[in-house]
Amino acid sequence: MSLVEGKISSEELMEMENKYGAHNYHPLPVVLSKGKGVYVWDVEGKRYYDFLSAYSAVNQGHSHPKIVQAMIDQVQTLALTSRAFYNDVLGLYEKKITSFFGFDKVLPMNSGAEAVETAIKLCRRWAYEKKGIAENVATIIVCDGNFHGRTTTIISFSNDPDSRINYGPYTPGFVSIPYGDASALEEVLKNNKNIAGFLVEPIQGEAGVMVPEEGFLAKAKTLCEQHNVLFIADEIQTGIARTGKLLAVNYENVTPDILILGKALSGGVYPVSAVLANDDIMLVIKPGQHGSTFGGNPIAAKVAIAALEVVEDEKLAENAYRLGELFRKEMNRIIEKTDLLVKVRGKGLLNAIIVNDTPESSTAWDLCVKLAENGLLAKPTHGNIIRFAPPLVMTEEQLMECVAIIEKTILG
Ligand code: IF1
Repeated sequence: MSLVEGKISSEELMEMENKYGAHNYHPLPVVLSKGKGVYVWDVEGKRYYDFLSAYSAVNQGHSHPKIVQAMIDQVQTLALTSRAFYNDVLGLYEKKITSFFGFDKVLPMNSGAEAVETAIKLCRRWAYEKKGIAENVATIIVCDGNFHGRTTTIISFSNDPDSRINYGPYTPGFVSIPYGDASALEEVLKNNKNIAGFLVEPIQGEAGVMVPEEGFLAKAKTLCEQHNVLFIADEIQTGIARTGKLLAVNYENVTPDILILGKALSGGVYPVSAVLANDDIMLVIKPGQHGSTFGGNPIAAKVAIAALEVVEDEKLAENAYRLGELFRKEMNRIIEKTDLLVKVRGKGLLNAIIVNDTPESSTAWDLCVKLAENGLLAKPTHGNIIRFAPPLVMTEEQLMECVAIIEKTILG
């Protein structure tokens, strides 16, 4: 029997992953085999609302026909050239994404972590060649509770023990401030002449959807300008309409010096990430000084163009904004009726509810298992926080059905 044709049960498939795969994840016990729009189906044919959206990578919904078609057309024509040659799609994509976000240039990569690495390298090189910082002492300010990916350099400035412990020796050159604390930022900027950049998530995803105090991002950007320091926004999770604006920094009219995108830039079908900046910064990297075999390949370029067109055509930012307001209103209504939940927070369709129990308790996990039984998939983070991030193509009617599932699960 061919492995791909055989009908294998969920139990057997989970056993296989457990036996042959590294144990670097702890998935909910559900085995998915199909996705369409806001729905996914498991091996047994049960349908669920997807409230994780592959950590915001499928903002456009599962297998969006336009994005899938773009990918199929391109893979049948030309899939990969490397950047040793030009290809006939990359320039079109570069023109599209730079005008879409208002930057002179883009540097294409694949994963989010690679794009963050690229931004760090770009910032350091700018610091030495433009700002005039002495050799090897450029420092980047980051925030406590950050999540920017899994490379050795990135985990060097994480303070999440799981991400960091026993992966040393760590990359130096980073200092951390409390998230959302503009005076702490100012203090470091004033006292350290070697600061090259400030790397920040406009909303911290992994930390549990932490929304900074209003005005923090604008204040931070002004402080960076005053000290000739690059403001680097990691919008890998918050960008591409997730928070109800095209970018989360749009809420405070902030234009980052370096913008990092990933996840939904892929339309959920193929890894695509990007670093955007203007010429005075981007052109410090010259031929041979950075790159990637797959970065900017024709499939990625075509897919990303389609992914951005869908966001625009289907007004996903507006939809996320409207449904987000409704979702938090409905969650607050449910919170009034129960002691099980503390609060809801978020922007657009990036939200979290805080469960009234310790991070060590299994309450949030058990709730997610019950939500799955009732047809909605979400995942706890930090023990007692449940992130709710459905695809942005959701309708109001579908959202209200989801609210009913959540209400029934929590109150029932
Ligand atoms: C995992 C969280 C989400 C990110 C930001 C860079 C990256 C990410 C702001 C790296 C990735 C992920 C990866 C995933 C879990 C996840 C996550 F729970 F950790 F916080 F989305 F909510 N910057 N986020 O959120 O991008 O290299 O993965 O493409 O298990 O690591 P990547």
